[in-house]
Amino acid sequence: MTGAVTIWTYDWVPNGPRGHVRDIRLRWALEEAGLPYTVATVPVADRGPDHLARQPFAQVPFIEDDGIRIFESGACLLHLAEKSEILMPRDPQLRADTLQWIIAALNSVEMVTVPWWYIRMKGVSDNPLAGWMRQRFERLDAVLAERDWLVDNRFTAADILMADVLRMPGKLEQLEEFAALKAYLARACDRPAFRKAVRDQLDHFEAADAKRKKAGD
Ligand SMILES: N[C@@H](CCC(=O)N[C@@H](CS)C(=O)NCC(=O)O)C(=O)O
Repeated sequence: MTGAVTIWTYDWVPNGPRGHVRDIRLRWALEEAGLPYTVATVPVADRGPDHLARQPFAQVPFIEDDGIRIFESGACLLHLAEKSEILMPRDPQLRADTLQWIIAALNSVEMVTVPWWYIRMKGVSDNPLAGWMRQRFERLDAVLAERDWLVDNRFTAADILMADVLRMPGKLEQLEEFAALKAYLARACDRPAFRKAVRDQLDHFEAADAKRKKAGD
């Protein structure tokens, strides 16, 4: 039996990213699995050598589990998924299916959605990645029209990653014509573990606001 996993996130972020900071993926996984965890912080305003030693791109999240340190939300999620059959089926084919969909979420969907989102934030009206992103959604929509979840029609860590990747495009109304994707995202976000993870992240940053306000008084 090992101790609780520690998830690192920022000590504070502005309102925009709240609820979307990627520690949510790890909170969500541990909530689904019913495993204990604590949350620790690094200063967002001063990403010094200690932070870089943990995450060379000066980002979050990263975790520590019984002396093992890992960065990249996908790698952290894979590590956590090994801890519970709820997150990662033990059957070899279903395990392979879970791995493939986790990598697909990162490397076939998020690798388009994040640059699309950055370009959109720059105010470019004719986003050059829109068609590529749409192709990905069309294919994923066809898959999810046939089943509720990506692997074996049961919830796994792959759904945590895929649903979280789809949240921002969903918020920005890019899923409107993809009924199966919209329903999938709503289904995932309706899970008690997701709701708790979001609430806890929002509370974390609200507590940071209160602390900053007090310090400024
Ligand atoms: N590929 C990384 C991306 C991490 C990432 O983008 N983290 C954001 C917070 S959700 C961050 O730290 N952004 C600040 C920055 O990139 O400087 C992962 O999945 O862990």
